[in-house]
Amino acid sequence: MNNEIKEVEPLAQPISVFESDVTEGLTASPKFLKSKYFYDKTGDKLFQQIMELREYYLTNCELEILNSHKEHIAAYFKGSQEPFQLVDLGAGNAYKTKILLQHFIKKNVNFEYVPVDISENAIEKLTFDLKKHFPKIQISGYSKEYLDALRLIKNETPKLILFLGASIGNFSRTEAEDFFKQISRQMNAEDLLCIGFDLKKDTQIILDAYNDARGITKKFNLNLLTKINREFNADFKTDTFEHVPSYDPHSGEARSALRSKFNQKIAIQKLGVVIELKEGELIHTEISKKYALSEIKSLAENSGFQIVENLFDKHHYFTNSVWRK
Ligand code: AVI
Repeated sequence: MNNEIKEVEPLAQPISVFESDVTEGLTASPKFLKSKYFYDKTGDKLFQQIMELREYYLTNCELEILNSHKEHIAAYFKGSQEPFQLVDLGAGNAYKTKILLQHFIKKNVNFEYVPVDISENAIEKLTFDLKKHFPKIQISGYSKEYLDALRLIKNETPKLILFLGASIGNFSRTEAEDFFKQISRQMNAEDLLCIGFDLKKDTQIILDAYNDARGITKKFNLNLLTKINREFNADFKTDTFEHVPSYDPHSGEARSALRSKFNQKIAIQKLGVVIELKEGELIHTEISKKYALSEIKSLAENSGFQIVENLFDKHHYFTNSVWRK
């Protein structure tokens, strides 16, 4: 299959981070692509659909936690004279945060909403949408990298920083620790950090969440190849790959990969490379780590935090862990 000799032009210009990441990942052994590249326009839409899937329990668990603890969360800064800032890292369309926003507004909680998202479009849309539905809301959004935004956000008022959606599961242990250490440097003693962690649980429940019956997660995974075709003039044929989810209950790592159905060669013109895939060879695309409570505790402590409390859904599938410095 696809075994004709392929030729590509040598590279003429300096390359972007995405280009060098793709070259590095696809010429490595085993091959990999970084999951942060899932999120183009199609990837964003597919991820929205994933969040609504019956099998993808994570969203409903976190919604349940925020709903059942919203009064408790509103009380964190009750005594504070000045408005506290609700900083939302990776706000997107604030699907889950809206539970808190609605409640805080209804109860006249004195706060300012500070959504942070790398997408300018997402921040503009969210600001417009929220002002329309909650005309009284105080909102100042940042379309920046999380840590850059935290450096700019005013430091005189207390902050509740949200990092929802189990996004931390897509970080390696070292990346997670490093990320929280850097966040800690931008926090004061009275500030709180609330992180969504997906917890270790029955293997089949986790496998189903990453292998839904409608095949949306498969499309989400394959879209990475379509994106590389479009941006780098490559010739991946998505129907020559299978979506391969796996879960290791010891490490808690749910992994997604794409498996080549045949021996094949792929020319990536803009990167000046031809990659060779053997039948059955995997391209690793994502790790979604599931945590034990003891691992959350050691992650908090190693990054300079202590756990204030862990909030749970009724099945204890998920936790929103609240930390302070
Ligand atoms: C964004 N992130 C937390 C999701 C997860 O569960 O790892 C991305 C995802 N990948 C497949 N389904 C959802």
